[in-house]
Amino acid sequence: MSKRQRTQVGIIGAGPAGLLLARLLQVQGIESVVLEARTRDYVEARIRAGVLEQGTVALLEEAGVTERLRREGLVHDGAEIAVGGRRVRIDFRALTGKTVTVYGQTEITRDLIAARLAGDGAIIWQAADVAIHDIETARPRLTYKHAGTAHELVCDFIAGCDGFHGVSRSALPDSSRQTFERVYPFGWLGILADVAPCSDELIYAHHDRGFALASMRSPTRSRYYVQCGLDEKLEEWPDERIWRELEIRLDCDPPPNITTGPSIEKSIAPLRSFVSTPMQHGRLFLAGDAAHIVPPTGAKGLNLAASDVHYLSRALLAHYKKQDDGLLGAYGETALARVWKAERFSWWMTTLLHKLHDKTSFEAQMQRAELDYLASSRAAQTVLAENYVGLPF
Ligand code: RFL
Ligand code: PHB
Repeated sequence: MSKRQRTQVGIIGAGPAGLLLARLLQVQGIESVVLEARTRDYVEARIRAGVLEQGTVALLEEAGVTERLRREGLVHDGAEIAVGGRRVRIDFRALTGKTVTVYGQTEITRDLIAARLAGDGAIIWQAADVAIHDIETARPRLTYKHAGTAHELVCDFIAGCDGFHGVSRSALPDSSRQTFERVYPFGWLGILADVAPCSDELIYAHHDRGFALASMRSPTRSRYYVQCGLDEKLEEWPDERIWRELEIRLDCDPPPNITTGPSIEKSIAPLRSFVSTPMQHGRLFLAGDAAHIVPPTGAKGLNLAASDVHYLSRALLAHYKKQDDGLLGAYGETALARVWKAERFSWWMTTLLHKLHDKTSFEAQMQRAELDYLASSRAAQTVLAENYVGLPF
């Protein structure tokens, strides 16, 4: 016998998408249950994104979770591109009137979990074997195991917020599914260290030895990345080698002041562009990495999860408060229109800044010309800035 429970929205995954959706529904009086495969400790320790669009911050505000973000988040008016030893500043505020906020995904996750639990919302940690049933009916169900007991959750709607490796995407019928994908022939090696950042703003560097990024989490915590080969292993990258490589790739005028120190986290992530369509079927709706992946170069992944959740929460609200299902029916198409633009931007910024081709090739000359154009054209800088701070939603 399995234990049976009832909720309005069953949410799979306690990443930013699932937690933010749960919270936006909660503040509107709509009930949900979040099923998460991992432990709370694991979810709260995951190091990922760092840059929030202004629209994402506004959404977090709506969710009532910005108290710490307003105190600790770093508002950035611009970012720099370093190429050929030269620094080019892209002034977001002057070009678009908008800014971005540097605040770790880890912190957002902690804030969302704390708010959810303080508001009596349920998160089932270590929910195993989550399976989706009856999405073409008015009573879709989720089954799962928890602490050795089988459970059944009867819902009005199911939100698949379980990331790229989740189960939701494959619950959509194969016949309607289409995937679009680009796998890049390199990865990002990331290092987190408790040292002061080398600059007040992020520096994206294009270098003959490969791309590098200087980012941060706080005035005392830095996050750096270097482009690496897909077959490279973490063991081949002791801290000293990463710091040396960063010194070389980020070398520009005026020189950034890189403070080195022991790493507190190191990881290698492959880069991928991926979109799965449609984003909905029957009463199942996908949001975030469950439906799409972007390479991290444009800092769009978490922000796209937020805009999906914006559209989905609005649609669920219209259903419950106005008995209007128009927005629910249009959800996937609405979300995808924005997703594709972020895919384009992330792909463009990735190909602009990484070492992709032999120095003597035609493609490398095109890349150099494009970087040169960006350095000298306000119009080109505006295009970058408008996309980086986030297209409206
Ligand atoms: P997540 O965060 O992967 O969360 C999915 C959750 O679902 C759980 N899960 C399941 N739960 C129950 N049953 C199952 N069968 C389940 N399968 C999975 C997982 O345990 C997890 O808790 O997806 P979500 O919520 O869609 O959020 C997406 C973002 O996490 C992601 O797009 C960003 O981290 C991407 N990203 C960045 N995005 C930005 O906007 N700005 C950035 O600066 C940025 N930098 C990055 C990034 C991603 C990176 N990596 C590691 C891929 C930098 C890096 C290095
Ligand atoms: C980060 O700080 O982790 C970060 C910042 C900008 C990016 C990607 C990652 O484009």
